[in-house]
Formats: sequence, structure tokens, C-alpha cells
Amino acid sequence: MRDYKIVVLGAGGVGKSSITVQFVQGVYVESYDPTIEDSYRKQIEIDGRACDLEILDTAGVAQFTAMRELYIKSGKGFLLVYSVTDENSLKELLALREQVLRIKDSDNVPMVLIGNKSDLESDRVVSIEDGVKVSQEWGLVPFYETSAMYKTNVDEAFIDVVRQIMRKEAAVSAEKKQQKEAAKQTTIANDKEIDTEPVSGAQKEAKASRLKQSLSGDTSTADKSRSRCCVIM
Ligand SMILES: Nc1nc2c(ncn2[C@@H]2O[C@H](COP(=O)(O)OP(=O)(O)OP(=O)(O)O)[C@@H](O)[C@H]2O)c(=O)[nH]1
Ligand SMILES: [Mg+2]
Repeated sequence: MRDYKIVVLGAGGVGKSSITVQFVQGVYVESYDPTIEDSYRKQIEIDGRACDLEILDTAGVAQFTAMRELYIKSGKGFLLVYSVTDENSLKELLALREQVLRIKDSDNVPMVLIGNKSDLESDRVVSIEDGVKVSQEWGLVPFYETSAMYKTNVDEAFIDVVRQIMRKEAAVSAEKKQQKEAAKQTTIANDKEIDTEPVSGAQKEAKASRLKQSLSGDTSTADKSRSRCCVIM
């Protein structure tokens, strides 16, 4: 079974814990208890593969965010969550995404953008179009509007990020295989070249004389650059 470490990031109160608990346990938590750090495990089959998900629900509230850098380092995929009722929470995600890309030192990090609390239509201040725009600016990062309360698009968002991790891992292992194959082909070609290299009588004699000189310690006519090399080493 493959391990997938997923990290849920976003500002305080946007619904990170509610989304995570809905996905893992299928229940909705009405009360608000700011998270310091919670870890969940869920086993799930995706596209015929058994996956062991480790989900890290992180702190959004500023005084608990010191560990963020460590979470990001260890995470394979990221859920970046804002609330459609809080414009600032979307703005905060821009810096968070930058931090993820910087720590991962890559532009290609499995992630989804989530606009949560989509059920609170009357309190909405961030439109679907705003979310789409950010997703486009981020190079078409998959975007979901979710409701943790009604479990809308919650499973879909998690499964999307796992699929991205799977695709990335498959691409990396295909590339490694290709490099290994290329290295093997180069070795075979070099071996063939050595086997077929014609050695004339004069070349054989010169080689024997070089060997004699090096055994007797006489380097006067031996390969000077090589002996200099040996001294440096
Ligand atoms: N109506 C509605 N309320 C939600 C939704 N998701 C979360 N909430 C409520 O919003 C409040 C905060 O939710 P949490 O899941 O604790 O938020 P959080 O992002 O984990 O907050 P921190 O742990 O402080 O970062 C809670 O009272 C939730 O019940 C949703 O989809 N719809
Ligand atoms: Mg929380």
C-alpha cells in the first residue's frame, strides 16, 4: 500500500478541520475549536490502488503556525483552503502557495485550491469567478468550491490531490527508468568499442615499455600528466 502525505493549509476558521473530518469520518463539526496540529489516517482505494493517506490538519491561527515549514517539507500534496465568506483568506493563500513552491523548490507541486463554505450563499464575498481567476493565475490548479457542512466536493478535492501525487510519482519513476536504460545502452556501446579497438604491434610494444618503466620507477618518458595527477591526489 502506498503512503500519501497530504497537508491542509489556509487561514484560521476557513473550515480546514471541518473538511478533513468530513472526509475522514463523515461527520460535520459545528463548533469552532482552533487547531494546533491534528493528524488523521484514511485508507482508500483510488483507481484500483490501495492508498494509505496521512492527512495533516494544520493551524490557521497565526500563533500556531511556527511548524508550517516542517509540514510543507514533509507533505506530498496540498489542499489550499479559503472561505468564500472571507476575502482576506483568499489573499492569505497567495503567500502560502509561494511558501509551498519555495520550500519544495518546484513549480509542479500537487495541490488543489478550495473555496469552502459554499452553502453560505448570503454571506458570500468571493465569487466563483474570483476562485477560477486565482486557479488560472496558478497555472490551472484544480479548483473546487466545497461545503464541509453538506460534504459537497470534499471527497473530490482530496481524491484529486492524491491522483496528482500518483501521476507525479509515475512520471518520476518513468524518467528514472529511462535514464537507467540510457546509461545501460551507453555502457554496452562503450564495451563494444573497447572490444573492437584494433591494437597494432607498435601500440602493444609501447604499452609494454610504459609498464616496464612504471615498475622500475623511471617516469622520464612515462605519461607526465598522469604522474602529476598522482602527486596531486
Ligand atoms: N456553514 C458552514 N460552516 C462551516 C463550513 N466549514 C466550516 N464551517 C464552520 O466554520 C468554523 C471554523 O471551522 P474549522 O473547520 O474549525 O476551521 P479551521 O480552518 O480548521 O480553523 P483553524 O483550525 O483555526 O485554522 C466552525 O464553526 C465550522 O463549523 C462550511 O462548509 N459551511
Ligand atoms: Mg482547524
